[in-house]
Amino acid sequence: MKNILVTGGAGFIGSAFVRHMVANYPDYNIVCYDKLTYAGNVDNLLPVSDEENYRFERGDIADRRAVQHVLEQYAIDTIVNFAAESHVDRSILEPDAFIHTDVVGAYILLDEGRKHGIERFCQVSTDEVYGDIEVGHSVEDDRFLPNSPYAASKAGGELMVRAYHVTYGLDTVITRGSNTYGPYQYPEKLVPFFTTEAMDDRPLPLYGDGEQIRDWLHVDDHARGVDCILHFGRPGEAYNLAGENQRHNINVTRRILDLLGKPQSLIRHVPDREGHDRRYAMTAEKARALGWQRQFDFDRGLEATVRWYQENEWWWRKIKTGDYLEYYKRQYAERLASIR
Ligand code: NAD
Ligand code: TDX
Repeated sequence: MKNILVTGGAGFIGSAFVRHMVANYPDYNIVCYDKLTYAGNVDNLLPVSDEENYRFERGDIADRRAVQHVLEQYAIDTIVNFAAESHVDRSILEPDAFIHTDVVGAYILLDEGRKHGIERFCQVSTDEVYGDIEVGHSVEDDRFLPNSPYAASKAGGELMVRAYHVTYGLDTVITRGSNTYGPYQYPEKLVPFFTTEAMDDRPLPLYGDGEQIRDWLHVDDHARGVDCILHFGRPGEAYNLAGENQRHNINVTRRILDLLGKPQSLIRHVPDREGHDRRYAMTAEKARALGWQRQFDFDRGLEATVRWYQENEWWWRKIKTGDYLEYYKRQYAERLASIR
């Protein structure tokens, strides 16, 4: 590995991975390739923008010509694909972009990567491909039962990765991460959305009874997990990157309010997300066997994260304007009005 293309590297987890790789592998050239959709943000990459082993190129992973060009320009030998439409609620409102990027985009990257003779393709996937896990834990060979257009599109991307490995012998690995939290997360996801709303004393729209369970993983642990699988994963294999730290949404919400010194009365139980999965849970034994170890304890990680949003209003205030407010209205106005 020498010249690594990190797609979606201007997003939440991709930028943590870029920052990690640039700092820890001075011999690698890290090229971030990102379309800069609403979720892409070059501010996330400011800490590395002047580093010699880092470059940024704007482009769409589903644009074959542009992908060919960037692979040639930088003699890319490794692709790590973080690029995706990533928000479940948006996939329910408008699935189109999810098929474009998470399915077609993944295919174009695989196809061009193969034609350019890359050495390894790492696909960043999610626990949502397993669907709702009522009891027990998902292991890597479990079947896929995705329930949202987002989860189905991620499952589609993964299946194409498998096909390229089996059919063409492309060296591939897949990571399946659990719910990730930390600095620089777009404020539509639970933790940054509720943190920044509560800071402004606004209502927190908790879906349904709030008893759904998610398994939380710190973004820096997620980035180190992808690094580990990229280097040590076996060709054709998938690896769960699980937080192994299950929490009810209501408890995460209460904790955020406590950390901010805000009243629990900000919580509003609004009509549920359509097709809402009650629980995700995975084991991380397979990734652990390769040497991956989480470093963050959730309680300390969540506290540090909430403090980060308190100390970095410059980062999120400018996001919560324009299109963001349009999305907020579409997603929440009726839900909040219905319980008044
Ligand atoms: P994000 O939405 O913060 O970032 C996605 C990035 O991809 C953005 O920078 C965006 O501009 C870019 N992008 C979107 N479409 C593109 C396209 N067509 N071409 C090039 N770039 C494009 O997402 P995230 O939360 O950082 O998630 C990163 C990856 O990790 C995704 O593949 C997601 O499915 C997966 N994942 C996320 C979580 C989570 O909890 N956030 C958990 C498990 C797995
Ligand atoms: O306003 C909200 N109210 C609410 O109750 C929001 C935004 C979320 N929720 C609930 C829904 C989920 O049960 O909180 C939980 C977490 O929601 P999200 O932050 O939207 O994440 P989730 O749907 O669990 O998906 C996430 O984890 C898996 C990421 O967004 C995906 O990209 C990843 O693959």
